[in-house]
Amino acid sequence: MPPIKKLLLAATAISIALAGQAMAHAHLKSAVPAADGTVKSAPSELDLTFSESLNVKFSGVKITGPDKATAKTGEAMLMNSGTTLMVPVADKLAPGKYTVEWHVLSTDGHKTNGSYSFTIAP
Ligand SMILES: [Cu+2]
Repeated sequence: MPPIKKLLLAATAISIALAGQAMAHAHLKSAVPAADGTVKSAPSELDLTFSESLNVKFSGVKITGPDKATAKTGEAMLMNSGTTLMVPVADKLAPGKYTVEWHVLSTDGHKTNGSYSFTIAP
């Protein structure tokens, strides 16, 4: 086999291995209230369900309201074998659009983050 072909094969094998690892990271699968959803009343907690189990010490959310203020949240807890991050909402949220910025550390040691929005109907 020519050396360049060997090199290409090796590169392909490495990128497949990396892609496999990336797929094992914790991705947000579902949320309550749902991403891009509208709820009729203010939620007393947020539930974020991930593809992997999490380390709660290094996982959390920041909820930003329509007035750009950060909503007060309680201590996050894990449910569903560690895949659901439950975050109590201490404030009574007013109607409007909220952005949830999440960051998690999965038990395989990888950090992921993202954000989504939900709306509380007036
Ligand atoms: Cu990972």
